[in-house]
Amino acid sequence: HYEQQYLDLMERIWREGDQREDRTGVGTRSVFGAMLRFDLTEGAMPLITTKRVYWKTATRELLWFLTGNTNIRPLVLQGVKIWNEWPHARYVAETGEQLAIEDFVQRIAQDEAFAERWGDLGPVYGKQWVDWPTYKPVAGGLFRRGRGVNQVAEVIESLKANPGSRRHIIEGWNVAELDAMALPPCHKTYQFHVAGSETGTGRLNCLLYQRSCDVALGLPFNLWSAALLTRMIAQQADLEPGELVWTGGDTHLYLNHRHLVEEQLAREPRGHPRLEIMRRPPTIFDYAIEDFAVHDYTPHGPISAPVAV
Ligand code: DHF
Ligand code: TMP
Repeated sequence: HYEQQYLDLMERIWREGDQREDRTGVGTRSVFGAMLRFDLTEGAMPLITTKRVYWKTATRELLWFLTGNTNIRPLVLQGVKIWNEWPHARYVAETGEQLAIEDFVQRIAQDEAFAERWGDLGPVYGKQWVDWPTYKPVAGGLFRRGRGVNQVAEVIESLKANPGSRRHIIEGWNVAELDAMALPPCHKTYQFHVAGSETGTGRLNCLLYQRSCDVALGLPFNLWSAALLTRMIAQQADLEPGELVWTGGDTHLYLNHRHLVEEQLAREPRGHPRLEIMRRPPTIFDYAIEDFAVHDYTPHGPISAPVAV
């Protein structure tokens, strides 16, 4: 079963990982360098079945990235909570006010000006993906802002025009802007590759390099989203989905996820969920949540675990 790789990685990290302090103070067990491979043909998706994964939440996050928005408000208004902790932590740190996270999130939803001021994560994924800033030199050693680069649109164009290229990349790691981001990108580089285009319809492969990976909470979302992005780009570039290759740098389990690890490793993968994309929107920026249906997903129950901030 495709999921065995994930469970094996989890088990290896928990058994053999290097135990260390980390930025959050929670502590992790970690291995450096890991690879997982998933077949994406015939609707197959690397959706984890040994716990329920909220694939619609992950899909809403991906669609939000594609809008270029970096404010959590649109997520909050859809009931997506996964980015709430970071703006809340900044609010508490900068104002000194011990506002409970539920109240903070409610204000983000109800008060647009408050959301404008406190809901932004800085120039994270969405901004870099569709509007990577450029600068043009002008007289006197000064620079003017140039037109932003839409990396996603450009990759689709380059896949169509030049499938054999080795430069199909979407990059999140904008060195000059890391300081302004709530979190520097974890899933930072996506490279695409077309196989078989000289003998028929090309197959689109994707390699994701993730510099830092929370295997229990983040990785199930990251695998789903990378596969989904690959499926959407394939559809837009008239290619068939091929394979997803995931590589991790610091690949870790938080020490307070023991209950999740023990429970999940005791479960067996169940079935082979498939993704159906209901229509072909005019561009990659026109997909909506209703365009996606998952079939044959009968996972084990959810396992909740605290996220390290
Ligand atoms: N920090 C850390 N320490 N780990 C992360 O995985 C992480 N991920 C981020 C931002 N910062 C992070 C963005 N993605 C959850 C999943 C993905 C995600 C953030 C959080 C999460 O808490 N998932 C839970 C609840 C899902 C839900 O509320 O719908 C899960 O059980 O999957
Ligand atoms: P770091 O910036 O100190 O590496 O912390 C980021 C944490 O968030 C780390 O545990 C990895 C995790 N993470 C994911 O695993 N996937 C994601 O998509 C995001 C945003 C974070």
